[in-house]
Amino acid sequence: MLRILSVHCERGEPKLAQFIHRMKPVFISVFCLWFSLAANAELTLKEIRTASKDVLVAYFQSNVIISNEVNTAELAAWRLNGQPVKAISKFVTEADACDHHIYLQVPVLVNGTSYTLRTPHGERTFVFNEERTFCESIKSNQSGYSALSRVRYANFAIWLGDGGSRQISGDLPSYKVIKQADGKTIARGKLQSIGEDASSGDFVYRIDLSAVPEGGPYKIAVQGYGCSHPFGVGAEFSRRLGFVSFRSLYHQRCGCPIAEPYAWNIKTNPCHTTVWQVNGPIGEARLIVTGNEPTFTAFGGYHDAGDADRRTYHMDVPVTLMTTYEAFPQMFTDDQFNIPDKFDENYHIVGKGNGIPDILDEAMWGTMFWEYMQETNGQVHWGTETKGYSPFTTYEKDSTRFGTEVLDPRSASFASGMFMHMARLIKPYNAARSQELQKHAEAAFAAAGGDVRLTHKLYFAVEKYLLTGDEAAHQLVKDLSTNASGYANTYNGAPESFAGNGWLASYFFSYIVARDRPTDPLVVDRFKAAIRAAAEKEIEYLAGNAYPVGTPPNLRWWGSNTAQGQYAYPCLLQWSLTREQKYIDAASQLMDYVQGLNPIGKCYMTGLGFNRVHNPHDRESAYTKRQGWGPRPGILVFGPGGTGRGVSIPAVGGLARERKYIDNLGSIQWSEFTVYQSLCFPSAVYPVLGQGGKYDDAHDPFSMPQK
Ligand SMILES: [Ca+2]
Ligand SMILES: [Ca+2]
Repeated sequence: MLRILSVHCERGEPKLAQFIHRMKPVFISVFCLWFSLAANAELTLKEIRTASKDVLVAYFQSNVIISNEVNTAELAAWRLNGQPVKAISKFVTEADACDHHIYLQVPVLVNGTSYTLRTPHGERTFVFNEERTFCESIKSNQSGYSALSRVRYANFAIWLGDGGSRQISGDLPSYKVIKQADGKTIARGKLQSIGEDASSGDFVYRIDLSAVPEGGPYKIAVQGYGCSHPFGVGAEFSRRLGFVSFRSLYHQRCGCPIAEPYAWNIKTNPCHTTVWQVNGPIGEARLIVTGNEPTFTAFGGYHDAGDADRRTYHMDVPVTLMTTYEAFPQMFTDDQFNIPDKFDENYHIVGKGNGIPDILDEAMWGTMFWEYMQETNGQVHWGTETKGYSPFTTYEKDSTRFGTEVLDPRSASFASGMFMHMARLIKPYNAARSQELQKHAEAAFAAAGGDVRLTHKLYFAVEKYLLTGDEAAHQLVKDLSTNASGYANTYNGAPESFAGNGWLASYFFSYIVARDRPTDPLVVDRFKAAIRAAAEKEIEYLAGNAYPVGTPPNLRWWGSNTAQGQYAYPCLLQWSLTREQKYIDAASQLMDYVQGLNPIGKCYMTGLGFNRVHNPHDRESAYTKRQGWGPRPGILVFGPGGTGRGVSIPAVGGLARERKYIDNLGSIQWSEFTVYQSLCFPSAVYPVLGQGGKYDDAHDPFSMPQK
């Protein structure tokens, strides 16, 4: 088993090993939690919802996880206006701590009518109102649809848990979109049939929202069925989404205080600043640090995931931020995201507003760690690791020792282009830093030598030519340029590949938009063709599913069903180059998926949405939850697909891929995330969909009636 695991590690898929290592403590903690709460079990009938025109949902929340806690054994115990319901089915799933959706077959509901529902766990009188009664079958973006897109929609699909999927019987209903503040109707239409969808197992219908103007909050009311969660279009709704998503990187920073007024007081001092020089083998959670090794001080970079190692894969974060800045320079400004950007020499916060666009500050944070990790011979350590895992609390209280892993040519290879790119973009703001980074870049490129990857070689050559005008570098760009066509085959692959032969647009995009150096038109065309080919391919995948998941049937890696940011990226760049509407439409639709436009109607990004993720596998979220704040915001969990554990009725094993998900902290293939897989692309894409701008987080657009 261990040998198999180590093979996986060498191939750069070490998360499998984490699963094994984490099983034991999670079992113990879940058991203890259950034991302590069982004494105070509390089952609450939270809300009466609908799933169809003749299906009510008795929605219960419980603070314990017991699959059959809601008694559905006797139909006669469930009565609507005194009459027993005709059938019962259920969806039980872990949440905070457990949600029980009990589907009750009843006579067709009549709008405006008062009903009394009796259950074995209490009675409730309610009025069915299609503009106020929430209908679970409407799946919408619960944060903000982009105003840039001309294609906006919600999906409608009836799913009754272990009762399965259903088609609409009879005529397709009409719907209207109403403004919450004054109840006015903004748009109307009729549901359209999309058909049966293998990826979700749903019969899907579409609710067109393209006529809904910028603003909100709005609700969709489907005649005879019920209404959606509130939603907004553009404006503060999209800026909020961009803000929360971008700041997920700040929350994930290593060696940086995360504190008021920039965030909750998670840690007031830099964490993990001492690194032990172990130079140990690459592997997951098996690096032994005795404490007797030499040490050095380092800042920068990101915690990997729910654990705190830093790895070469993370270089895709600064690299993607820099490309996004070059594609959309007008959308990114200084003091845009309320992140600290002025520090003393030990990285205590001095303030913010350093005159540099915040997106470049974030890119610098991700880049500078690798300067510390570079030896004087130019080689770069693969990353830092430890044995086991940090405790579930703020990293300020983490005494775990992290040591260096070996010097690896892939690290120097990737870093050479990243350093040179940063040297070029920081030059207008800080010439001295630019020179330092250029030296780091040259040294890394030399150290990688013959082991440099073709991908990174082109990246380094592009950035070196654009920074220095060096003609040998330009010749290298021309010689290697045909290889960039590989982008269309690798843009949606597991992000570990970007440290190897997988192509990021960042490796050549700068050349397309270069202004200060002469460029070869033939080479520019080749690079543009690579972006276009990837964007076209993604548009095909998008059209292949009823929900905008954007994945072909055979694509699977951890987090691949919530990686729409990565899939949207070529479309976004293609739009930046051509302003052709279909590309921003595609990018926008893809980014709606994790905000709730998915079969489960779940917002997979913490801190946002109405149907939220409660249990991301994240150490510092354990701390913030204990403070009563909820999980750290902006974490996009790996989401549905693959396998895991947890309580669910029906069992997820038999469900379609987009329904295989339980919000269970121990199931890391669903509930964990990484900075380089999950946070990297959304943090860059959502601010663009929000058209840049600043968001004032003192004013939640959903809490204010807007005119
Ligand atoms: Ca680790
Ligand atoms: Ca700044």
